[in-house]
Amino acid sequence: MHNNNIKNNPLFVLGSILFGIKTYIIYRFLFDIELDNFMQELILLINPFVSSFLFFSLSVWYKKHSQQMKFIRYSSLIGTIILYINLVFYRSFTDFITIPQLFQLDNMGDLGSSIFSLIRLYDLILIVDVVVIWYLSGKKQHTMSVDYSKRKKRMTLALSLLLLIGNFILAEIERPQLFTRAFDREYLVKNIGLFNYHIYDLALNTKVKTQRVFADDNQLTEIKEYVNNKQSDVQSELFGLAKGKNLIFISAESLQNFVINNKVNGKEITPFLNSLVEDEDTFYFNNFYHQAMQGKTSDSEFLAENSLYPLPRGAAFFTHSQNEYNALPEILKEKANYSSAVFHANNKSFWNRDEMYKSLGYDRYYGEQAFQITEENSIGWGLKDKPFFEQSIKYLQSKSQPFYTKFITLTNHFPYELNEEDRSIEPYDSNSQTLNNYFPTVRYTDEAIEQFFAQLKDAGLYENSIIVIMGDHYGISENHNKAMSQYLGKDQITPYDHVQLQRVPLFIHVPGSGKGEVISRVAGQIDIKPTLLSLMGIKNERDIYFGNNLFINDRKGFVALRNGDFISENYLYTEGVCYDRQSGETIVDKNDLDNETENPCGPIQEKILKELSYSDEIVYGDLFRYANFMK
Ligand code: GP9
Ligand code: MN
Repeated sequence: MHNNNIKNNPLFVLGSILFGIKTYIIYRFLFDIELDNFMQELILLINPFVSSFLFFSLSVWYKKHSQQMKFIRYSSLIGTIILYINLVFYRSFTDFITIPQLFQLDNMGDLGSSIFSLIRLYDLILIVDVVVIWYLSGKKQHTMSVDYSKRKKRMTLALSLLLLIGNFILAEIERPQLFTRAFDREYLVKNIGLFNYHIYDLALNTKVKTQRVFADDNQLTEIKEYVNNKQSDVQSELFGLAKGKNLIFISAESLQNFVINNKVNGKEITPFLNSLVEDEDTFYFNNFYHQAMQGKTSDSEFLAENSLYPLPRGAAFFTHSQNEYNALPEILKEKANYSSAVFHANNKSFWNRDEMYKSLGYDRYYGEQAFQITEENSIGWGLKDKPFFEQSIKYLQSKSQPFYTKFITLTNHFPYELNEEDRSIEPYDSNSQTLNNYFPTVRYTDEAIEQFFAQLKDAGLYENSIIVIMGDHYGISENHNKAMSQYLGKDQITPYDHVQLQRVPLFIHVPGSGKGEVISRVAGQIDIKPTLLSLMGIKNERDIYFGNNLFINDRKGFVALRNGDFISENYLYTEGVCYDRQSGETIVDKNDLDNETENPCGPIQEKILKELSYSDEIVYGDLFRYANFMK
């Protein structure tokens, strides 16, 4: 039985150290976590050991040595899996997984070829500690397990909790109100570690779930008041410009604004879209920001059609598809008898679209099954954009008019694969394959849209339609900043530049209108719904939404990004710094902000936080079930 071996090397301690080192390596070198000062470095260094000790030391409560070993073994394995899933996810989204996203894992499966591009050979070193722990737990059970007295067990637990509290205190000093503000997952992870973050996230998720249960209609009254104060019902001169016309909306995958009127290897990237910039029937917005969050494309759809903000975590398409909404397709149907459909050659349940589209009021969703997809006509995520548009025309012709149809392109999706024969321009040359390959696929989509215009003309649908083209969200993440700065000819991509890179193009093409112009005022995806409704000549006074009609002068004048950053006509705010929007000069930095300093970003920031939380209240509380918009 228990002999009195001297057990000065318990596996739970050694295991904590090994697992801690591995975790630290991941935090410090594989995630791109920004560290501003020594304190942050220190917290990041100690946290992995605190967390792993907290967990591994629980093993001492098992009496049986074999169970102690088993516990340590599986802890190291499961812990590693959690770390690795986060790492792969991070490489794609520069973000950490949230609980709602775990329920979207079938989405991840669809990443297909992109998953492989996220896995590296050197990832194998991340299982070294697991192998060592498994080996020792088998071979050295006698010398590396412990027989602690009750007192010693309690002391071990107390020690681990003390370490955790110490970690939290340091975190709170470094980042006051870390838990209450929690806008930014990176802050959480760098201060309390990935595992504690997941526990926190779980708690938050439970809270959100209970919110609907406790929501009531009084909340809506307050929100209505806010919305009415902010929005004037001034009709624009362009009200009804496209009345009764078909509305064709193209959501252009990962299309960022920096490619417009720009060149790569001396060649134009988007000749067709560039021609629209000049076109007399097209409004082009060159300061239009995407506002999507974790829900990517689906968030941009959510923003555009509801004029509500996406959620700070998860995708509303997933978590709140059963809510009551008052979305664009539904309003167009109720008020002007439009039929509606979405075209997207991807699996129907991706982003839970099949469910959500019903709630948004769509009549029909032409998903993957509606298209003829073969080896030859697909690449990357599926059907290429050119055959996609081509095959859609017949469906479009069969629609009852007027219709509202949305087309979601796919070819220009990470990792930007394209066959040689589809390449009209050559890739860029930098250390980022992602950025290099981005240009040819962008060009491919540009050509696909050009062809689509021609096909609409051939089908006799063009004259009586308005066509909107909007980039859904960024395509080049900050992981490629180095290559991006090379392309843009800058020393580096600053936080200011990063926000400016969140601009995506917006084109509104009204054939025969002759009113086109380039519009530079600050705008965002949240503005799409009121803008289009006004162009379609639909009054929508009782609605609740947060955007602005882009064709009126009396507007809010700011665009809130979902992480709390914002862009106003004069300022741009990100990472605690208030910049002059035009020049990019710093006006106020969080580090030298004291009571004396005037911070012009402050008041806007307050408004934004209020607005974001109102929007969240609506979604979390499913508040529109209490509203009556149609009367
Ligand atoms: C998938 C397509 C791409 O159907 O919309 O989604 P994304 O990854 O961009 O959110
Ligand atoms: Mn997308």
